[in-house]
Amino acid sequence: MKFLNAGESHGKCLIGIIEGFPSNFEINVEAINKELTRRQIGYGRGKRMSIEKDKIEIASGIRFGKTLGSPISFTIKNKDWENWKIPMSSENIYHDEGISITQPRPGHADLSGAIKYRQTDIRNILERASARETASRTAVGAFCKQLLEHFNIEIHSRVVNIGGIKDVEISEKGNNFWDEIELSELRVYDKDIESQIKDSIDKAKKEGDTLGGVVEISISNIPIGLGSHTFYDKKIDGILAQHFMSLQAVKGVEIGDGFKCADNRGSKIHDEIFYENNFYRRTNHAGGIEGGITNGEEILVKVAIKPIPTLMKPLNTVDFETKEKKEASKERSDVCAVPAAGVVLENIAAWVIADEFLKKFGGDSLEEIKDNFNNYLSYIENL
Ligand code: EPS
Repeated sequence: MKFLNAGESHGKCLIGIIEGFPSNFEINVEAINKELTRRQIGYGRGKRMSIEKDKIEIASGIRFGKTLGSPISFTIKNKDWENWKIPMSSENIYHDEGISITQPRPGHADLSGAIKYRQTDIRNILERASARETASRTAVGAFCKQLLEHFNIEIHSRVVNIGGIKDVEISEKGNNFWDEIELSELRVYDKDIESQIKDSIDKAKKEGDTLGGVVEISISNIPIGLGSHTFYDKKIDGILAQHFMSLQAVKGVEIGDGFKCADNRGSKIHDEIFYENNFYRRTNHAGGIEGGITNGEEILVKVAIKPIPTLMKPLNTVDFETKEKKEASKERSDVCAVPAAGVVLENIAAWVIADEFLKKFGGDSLEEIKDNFNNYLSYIENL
């Protein structure tokens, strides 16, 4: 599969195109919109989220509720466009030159982007660098989540820490674990920790500051054999890392015990192999991936998200035009978007896993993929 997306944060709309999505999948548009809503909520989000009510409008690739195998395309309207028609016009109309932004924010794409693309108005960079773009990536992933549901593959996320305040260690996830996470505005498990983090978000807001954190992505019921050891760009851990790193503000990706593995002996970090009707492990330090191939255990990936660079109490910068010392520009923004990042990462993961799944079991229709998948499962059962 391939996907493309387009759209500026304050432009008319966001656009997505998915090419190669197989036929005969029933698409639940409400479930896609639910993912978009999940992306918008979370304690610490800014005012833009009360303006937008993100919903997709399908333009092609689906007839009578089912995919056709032809490119799926959709738009998501930016309601805020009403307020930006002139400053974001695609036409060469008269506009006030004074609206240019010239004070690049440390940590943002502003400075490097403006130099690279030979721009004098930083808005020409920040509009596309904005995390608003992730609404369309979430929708693309939401289609893929529905594809994966047919094969019982589940993808979830939880917040591990925000601003250094850590949720409790989770050794065993109970039956209602993900429902509990879903009920938390911060996507954490422990209620006390949740209120501590809320206080710290309130404090950061008051002080004109922002907070980052760590999110964990869990992918379960995954078959053995997605990805490949045979070539560098087929290793599924590498592919997941690249896609996760492409999310705005991500600064680190850790598969399984990741950095901790480096401090331990081999005998402590490799997961011994057992057999009872099936191959399985009693530990999962590898995070479900060995040699670039899924090993059937839960895929666990932690992702580090830096604090958003737009500060209401701005850092120092240099004016792009005059080269004078100035305060960085202020744009309406979020204090903390870590829970939302988790939702986006789930959907990014859904894209990667669906794409790898189709490489292994691919067919033109749902029925053909099911046949291929069931064939493979019976091969494994009969080993
Ligand atoms: C976002 C939309 C943006 C920001 C945020 C995420 O809207 P606006 O810029 O109009 O307030 O709220 O974007 C950023 C943090 C960023 O750095 O651009 C969204 O839809 O997720």
